[in-house]
Amino acid sequence: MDYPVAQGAVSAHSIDWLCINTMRTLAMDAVQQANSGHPGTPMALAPAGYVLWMRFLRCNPANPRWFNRDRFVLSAGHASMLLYALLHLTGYDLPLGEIRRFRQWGSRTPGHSELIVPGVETTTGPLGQGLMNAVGMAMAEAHLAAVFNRPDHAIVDHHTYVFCSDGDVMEGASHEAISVAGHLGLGKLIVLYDNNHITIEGDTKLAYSDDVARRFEACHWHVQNLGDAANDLAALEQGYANAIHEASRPSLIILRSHIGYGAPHAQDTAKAHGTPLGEAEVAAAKEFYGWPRDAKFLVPEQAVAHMREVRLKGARREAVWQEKFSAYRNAYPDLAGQLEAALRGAAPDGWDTTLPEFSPQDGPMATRVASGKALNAIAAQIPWLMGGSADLAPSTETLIKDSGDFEKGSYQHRNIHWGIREHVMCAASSGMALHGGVRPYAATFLIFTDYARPAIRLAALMGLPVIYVMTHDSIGLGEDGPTHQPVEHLASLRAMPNLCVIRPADANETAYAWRAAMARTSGPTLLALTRQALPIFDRTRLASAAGVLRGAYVLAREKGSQPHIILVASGSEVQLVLEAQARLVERGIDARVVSMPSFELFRAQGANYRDEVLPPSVTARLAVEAATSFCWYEWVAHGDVLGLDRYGASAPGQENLPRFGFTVADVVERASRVLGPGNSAPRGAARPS
Ligand SMILES: Cc1ncc(C[n+]2csc(CCOP(=O)(O)OP(=O)(O)O)c2C)c(N)n1
Ligand SMILES: [Mg+2]
Repeated sequence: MDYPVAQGAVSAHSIDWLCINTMRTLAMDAVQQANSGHPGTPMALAPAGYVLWMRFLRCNPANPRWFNRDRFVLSAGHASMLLYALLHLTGYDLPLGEIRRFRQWGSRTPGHSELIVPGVETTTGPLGQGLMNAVGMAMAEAHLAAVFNRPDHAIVDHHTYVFCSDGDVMEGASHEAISVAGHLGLGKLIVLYDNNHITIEGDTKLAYSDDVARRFEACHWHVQNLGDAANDLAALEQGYANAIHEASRPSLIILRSHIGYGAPHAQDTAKAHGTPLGEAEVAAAKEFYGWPRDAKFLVPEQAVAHMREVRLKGARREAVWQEKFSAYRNAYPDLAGQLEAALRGAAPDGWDTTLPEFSPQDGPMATRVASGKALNAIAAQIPWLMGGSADLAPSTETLIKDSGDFEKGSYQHRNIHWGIREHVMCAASSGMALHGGVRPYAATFLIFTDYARPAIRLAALMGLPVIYVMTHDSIGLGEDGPTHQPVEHLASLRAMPNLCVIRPADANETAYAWRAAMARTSGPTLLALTRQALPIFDRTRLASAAGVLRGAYVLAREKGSQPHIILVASGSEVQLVLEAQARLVERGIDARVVSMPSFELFRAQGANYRDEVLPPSVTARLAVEAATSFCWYEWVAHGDVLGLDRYGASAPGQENLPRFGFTVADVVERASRVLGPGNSAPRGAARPS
């Protein structure tokens, strides 16, 4: 074994404390070596982590993805060394060398715990997010248990545990999480609140005086206050046992801990939160633990041997579960097949053949309405698609018509009612995706992505296949006015790496947008949809809407061999450029119309295709979108953008658009200006025939 062997100087009272102090000293040493990190909370919570992982948590370090494992979420992601120490000592693929390289380039021990680390269930750091993710994990568990378990066959049966800090419970986001979890009665969600009275600026008294217990109780949680018991292993064990026993309500365990426990000068101070303790303080703390003062990264063999029992037990547990699953498969082959398909996310062959195809006579139709039809067609084929909206389902068109409401006691249903809680909606949808076995979508007005942006960003960072259905996507929504009219949102969402934004131009593009969203598993997809009705293009005259899958496509070609100008637009503005094309002909201008529903999908195409759609030789270009202009210069370079670089107004949508310059005449005018004086075609370009 490649661990430094403990010298006789290690004087732990018992194997438990030997293990706990190993975790504590690893955390101190890793932070000290990196000269950066958060030592205090791992030192304080090592006993709570140890008791949970050794006595309760059902996981298999040899197979971190085992489906029926308990989930452990460290919402206080800054305390990542607590989790890394647990993962290392219980036998996950996280060798000591990685702990030595804490916070270094390319290591598997990033500063805040990230999903890339084997055994880490979600990326945490922005406080409150882990707690919200965990609500989604518990919801997914409840749903799958309701759908798949049968008498004597509890094949979906696991808990979700969370460690959270003062910051987690102070964040407003925590209220959304607590409220949803309490309302839904998520009895398998267990949260330990590290009530250490310390945040970065000092004592929590500076800024916090909530009665946390009563706050959770008011949201229907089971609450235990263990008091000053962070080093009382029996009390911790009893606390977890009680929480597990409580099956109908989520459980909160409040634990008074002492940040930097054992460090003579740093304990109970904000200093212990986020700075290395310093060599002398580390040595003094080690002495307090009965540890050799000068040992670094000391992992006694006895501690490893003891904590590796988790690995042995885990392998046995998974084997027992596999047997249970075989028996289940024999008894219920169809259900077993469906669960396996859901876990793989493998859509049945031809899942998209029932997606609607729309003809011009079906229109005009808002893309949100087309989306509702597409969603329902997909939901009929893919039973693991589930989701909901933040109290806007009648507007976002996101109800699955042949399913009921996901509620306490009816978790088998697929329509989630998030209430007016956009942030937890998106963060818990990430939790559902992380859990696996369900494909979540979340819906609200595009403007309210602002209320959920941190969760969307983390979904993109983690590469989670959540689908956001965001409607009312421009000033075209009308009377609700500038508070509800997105302007900068498309640009800001397009700026988010690994988020795929799709803004379809008509009903058929919307069906393809859903195809693209379902096919994308490497990250989230956001559909930006109109409130207002749009014409449905005649695809017998125009290119197929399948072009959506490539991000942008030539919807209507020029007449000559090379266009004088390219008109490119997305969503509701495509109809304008299409009409403008016909009018420009009257001025002797031969325009190409490009529909560009998705920058990200288009960028992912080869250069050949991109150059086919936007030939580099055609520099006269005009982009049209009823939103902030600047992101469009990527495509029009020195051309022009007809955009909206101000806030909208409360007026009927049909009036708003022309008032802000979104008319065919405006497009014609701007396009003519791009081409220069006299509105003539550029020199050398062919005239339309
Ligand atoms: C949303 C968010 N805001 C701010 C921070 C920066 N930050 C990191 S930890 C922390 C507070 C530390 O106090 P606490 O949450 O009680 O953690 P403890 O130090 O007790 O472990 C803050 C403000 C953050 N990580 N996330
Ligand atoms: Mg604290």
